Amino acid sequence: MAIADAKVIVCSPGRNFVTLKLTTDDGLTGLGDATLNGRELAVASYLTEHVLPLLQGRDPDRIEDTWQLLYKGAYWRRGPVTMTAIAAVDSALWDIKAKAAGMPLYQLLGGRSREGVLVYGHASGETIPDTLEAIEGLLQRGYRAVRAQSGVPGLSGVYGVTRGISYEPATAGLPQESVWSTEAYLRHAPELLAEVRSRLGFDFHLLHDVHHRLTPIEAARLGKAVEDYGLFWLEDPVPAEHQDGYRLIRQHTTTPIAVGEVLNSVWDCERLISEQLIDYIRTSVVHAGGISHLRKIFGLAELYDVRTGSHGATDLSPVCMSAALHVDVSVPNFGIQEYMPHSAETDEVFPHSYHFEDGHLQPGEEPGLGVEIDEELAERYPYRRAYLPVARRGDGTVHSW
Ligand code: EZ4
Ligand code: CO
Repeated sequence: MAIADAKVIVCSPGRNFVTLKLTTDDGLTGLGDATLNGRELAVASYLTEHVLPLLQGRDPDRIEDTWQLLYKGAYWRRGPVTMTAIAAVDSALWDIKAKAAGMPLYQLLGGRSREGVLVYGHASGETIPDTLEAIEGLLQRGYRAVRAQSGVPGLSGVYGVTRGISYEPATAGLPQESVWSTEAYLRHAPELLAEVRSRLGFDFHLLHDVHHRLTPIEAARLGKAVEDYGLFWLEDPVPAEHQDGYRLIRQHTTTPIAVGEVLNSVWDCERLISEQLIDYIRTSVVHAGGISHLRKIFGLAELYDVRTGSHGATDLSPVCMSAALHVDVSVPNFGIQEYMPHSAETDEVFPHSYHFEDGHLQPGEEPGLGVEIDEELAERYPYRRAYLPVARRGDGTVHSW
């Protein structure tokens, strides 16, 4: 078998997605998500200009060898653009191999370790009562785990806050800017989490995302302040480039910590995992080198009792979600999977077999990843430039996030 055709499909059914489609001379097809939110065309061009010429005629069965070729052969290693491009190829090759075997991918990854994939949904609102209402909506739909965010009094346009259970991380046009105040946030966040537990109880998992906005000592204070609310995790309390920052948080609080949605390789999280500075590793198929590399990260995590909690916001396409679920259902140290449902247009362009059932996602039993792309429909949604927002402090300084 040989790779006969490779193409990069850029479309925007509600938001931008970059998808790699490989076709073999036997007529099998494989898909890989290559979406890097706000930097989509860099990956599309990396693939088209530098990767696709290397794939023509290659044996699609050689998944690991192709990964090594693209990683070591480039000389320029790691980084989100490179690792997202490699991820797309890796995922498409696993899709092809599982289709050739006539099995859902998880069977090739060792089979099921569990009956379903526990997911958390998103609840947010401008005010605490709005957020409580959104949480109740999720619980009524069967969710067992909820991420709660809310607006902060005195600040407008806080990231990740809309009314309801889904939000779009990027906006069309140039980046939207908002004002950030750590003081206001640190006063408000414990109040939100306290209200959630006192009004709605402890019978569901509660998560909260800080979006990398604090310093280590500020994060330590927040972790301590919310210990009694029994969080499942506190996410991205500080930026993760400086892995030692997490040691300081650890010295001060028993609130579980999750990090990793912006990390791209095992080397980016090695210290966080091997020194047990975190409890959950959030790396994803699309941004951390594909199924092959993500399994190495999760394997390292398994050795240190760190569990998985892959990123799964709406900017990760249904192709990534499908791949994530096959990994989630098979690895021994699975923790939880983020799940924000896509828009109806997105779901129509990417028909898929995974489905929500009783607080869990099921990958489905279709051979391969269980997801396809309707290329004709995709063509009707051309790319639109969009960016993640930017936060500035009161004096205009760009704030970390
Ligand atoms: O900021 O997906 O946990 N989820 C998140 C998301 C991320 C976006 C980045 O593209 O933090 O909102
Ligand atoms: Co996050």
